[in-house]
Amino acid sequence: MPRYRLVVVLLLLSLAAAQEKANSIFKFQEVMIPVRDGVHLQTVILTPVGQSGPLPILLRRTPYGVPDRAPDQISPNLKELMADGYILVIQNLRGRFKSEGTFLLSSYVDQKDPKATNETTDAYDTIDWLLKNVPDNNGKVGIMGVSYDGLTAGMTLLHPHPALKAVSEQASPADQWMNDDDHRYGALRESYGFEYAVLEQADKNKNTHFEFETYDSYQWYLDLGPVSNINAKYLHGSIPAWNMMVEHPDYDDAWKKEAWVNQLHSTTVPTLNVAGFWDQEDPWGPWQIFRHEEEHDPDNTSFMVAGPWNHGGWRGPKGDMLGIIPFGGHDTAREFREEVEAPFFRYYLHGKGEKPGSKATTFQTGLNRWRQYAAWPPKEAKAMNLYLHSDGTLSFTAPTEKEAGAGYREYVSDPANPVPYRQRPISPTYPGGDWRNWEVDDQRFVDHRPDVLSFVSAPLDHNVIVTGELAADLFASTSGTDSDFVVKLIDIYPENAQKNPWPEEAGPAPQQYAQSLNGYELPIAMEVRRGRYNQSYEHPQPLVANQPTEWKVPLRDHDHVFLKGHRIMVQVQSTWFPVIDRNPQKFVPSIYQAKASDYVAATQRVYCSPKLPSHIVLPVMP
Ligand code: PG9
Repeated sequence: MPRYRLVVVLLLLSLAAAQEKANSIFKFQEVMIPVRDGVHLQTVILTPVGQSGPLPILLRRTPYGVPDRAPDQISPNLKELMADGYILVIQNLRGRFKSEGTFLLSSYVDQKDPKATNETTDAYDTIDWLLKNVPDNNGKVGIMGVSYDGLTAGMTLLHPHPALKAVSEQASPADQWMNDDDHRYGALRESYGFEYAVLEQADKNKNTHFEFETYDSYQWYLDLGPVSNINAKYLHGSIPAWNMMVEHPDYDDAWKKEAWVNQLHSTTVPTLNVAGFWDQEDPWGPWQIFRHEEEHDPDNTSFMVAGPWNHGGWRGPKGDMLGIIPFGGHDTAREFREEVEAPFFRYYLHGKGEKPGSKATTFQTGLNRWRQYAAWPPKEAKAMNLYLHSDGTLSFTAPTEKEAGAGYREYVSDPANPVPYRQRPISPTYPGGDWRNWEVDDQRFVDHRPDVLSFVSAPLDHNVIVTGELAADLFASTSGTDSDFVVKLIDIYPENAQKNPWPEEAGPAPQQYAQSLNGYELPIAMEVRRGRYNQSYEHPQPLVANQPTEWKVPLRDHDHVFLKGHRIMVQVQSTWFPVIDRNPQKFVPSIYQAKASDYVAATQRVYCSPKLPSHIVLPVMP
């Protein structure tokens, strides 16, 4: 290169660097922090430029990678927090990117072994190092994060550093066999479990998206056949997290150790637990962490917040809609950050403002308003049974002998033609797309399948406010010896939904609001139970063919108002594919070793008689 050109290039580069410096609002520093076993963890420290006094440290620990430069603006989802001033620290977990050690994708914490390392000890050692090495910190540390980053935040509660003064786990899993990412009460989340394990364990230095040969991943999983083919044809045992899932089908010691929340029995540090009502990944964990903290919370410092969000939706710009469902003009995400999250950290890390006033704060959908509760679930809520009737109706009155008729409804569930969990074509889970909002998808797309039963109430003559923990109590049988039942509780919008209240102060209603919600079937709660685990999670048992059995299907915590004029619907089906793997419907010792010939069609019955009254239990507010 001629000399003068080199000079120009160098000049331009230094100008760009100077410009970047002038724009930077943070000083950027990357360090390798040593932890107790000599492993070094890649860590980025972002110190606000022009910091005038000591500031608290806000830590985030992630498997997804750290920034490689200072951002030139504050991320919109941290704006409300950063108004108070924090030194931001972001760290790659051991074994991810430049962090040394092995990434186990594990939440096992052995508190008895003084030499053990895990996410709890790595966080502890990191905090210790930061306090000693980051200039001008005020001696107080907070930790926060969503999902995996939320899990690492939550796990600090098991043995918190004394300087850790505030924790906000957001969508943290708590027990990966019982619920959240990998399973639902032992039923495998096939597409998620597989695609996530590949994402994080195929390559230490990146997030890997599995390359599907077909566009419609429903078709790909169906063509795959039995779950065992994932290792046989694609992974060949190379992904430890996937091996864990298929080698440990039942709730054995390996899973029990992973369930870190079972070691938590008190609020060790003030905690803001955050959950989304339509979180497609970790809707359950935060509620369990909160409940475990509530076992002993003498200073009243564990708090629960939940809103109308998908996975991490509270970090989105506004949170005014999910899919096409609007929330009455509320920017629920921004309002959460401004009015709940920022004040929480301000109080515990800056010593300013007021202690949070209520145990639980929720955004109550339907009436679309923030609610605050002194206890969760609120004491005023009374359990009411909503009964399934054999004529396909749903009502608060139990079935009688007179009306019972056949006393059941039936369908054939065929693993060769499973019910899709969302409308096909089903794009891959990662890098995102439709996956994020599928839990609010209009359920009309399966309404008239012969293998989906629908039960519908009359239009409500008053608002039904459902606040607390929901459950389904199903009496059902199968002609097979193993089976799944999926229960969905749905809010059916009236055909004249354009008359739905839209607050005047929120300006004109979004254009597609009125028409597109006419008759919309909005899922409020959905869950699956796998029959082999009806009696015991540890020791699966075959079902007795054609014998009615009680299926208890937990439907999690919610706060929703079924508005006057709406109808309530319950759908029951036995496949939910490929988010849940297919049950062969013939009992085999491990479904993950089932052969193609083990998958058989079965006749399913859902009973609706006085003796076998299938129902949903709703916590109804006065
Ligand atoms: N749901 C993801 C996850 C969290 C924790 C463990 C495994 C997966 C996530 O979004 O990070």
